[in-house]
Amino acid sequence: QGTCAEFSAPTQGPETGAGSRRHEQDLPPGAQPCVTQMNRTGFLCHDRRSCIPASRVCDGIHTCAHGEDEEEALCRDMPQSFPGFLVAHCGDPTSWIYSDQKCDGINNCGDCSDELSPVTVCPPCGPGWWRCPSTVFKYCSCIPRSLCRDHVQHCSDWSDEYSCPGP
Ligand SMILES: [Ca+2]
Ligand SMILES: [Ca+2]
Repeated sequence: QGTCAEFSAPTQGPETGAGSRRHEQDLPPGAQPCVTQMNRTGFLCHDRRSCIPASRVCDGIHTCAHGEDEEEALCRDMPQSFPGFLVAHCGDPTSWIYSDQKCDGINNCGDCSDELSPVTVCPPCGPGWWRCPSTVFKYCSCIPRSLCRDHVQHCSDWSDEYSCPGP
């Protein structure tokens, strides 16, 4: 008789607390991770072949052929309604990003905690990027080489204009 409490109405709103486990078991069937062509975390469409970037889930656009990336069950209460593989967390625990936005060079968290230690440990800047302490809010420690030698300072040490060989 004590188990009746388990059947109370689902909680609404962003508060999760003890109810967050329920979401884990409530996943839409078929929400499976995959690896995109860019070697990032993706969402496997129901055709079992199309792997779309995590950040294309619940962005308002039907990316999978049948729109399963925009299903109401998936999008109703982000990120609680997401399977864990779609979500990464910022240094501020109230902020979240899509998992494919981690270590992509762009400052999605706003404080660079998706790009810099200690919160996130990323591999070195990829090809096409120049490593420096960047001055532009959009970037953190890697800037696109297309910004090198463009006569605009993007690195606090000016290395984008004086050391970077160029795009
Ligand atoms: Ca989409
Ligand atoms: Ca990022």
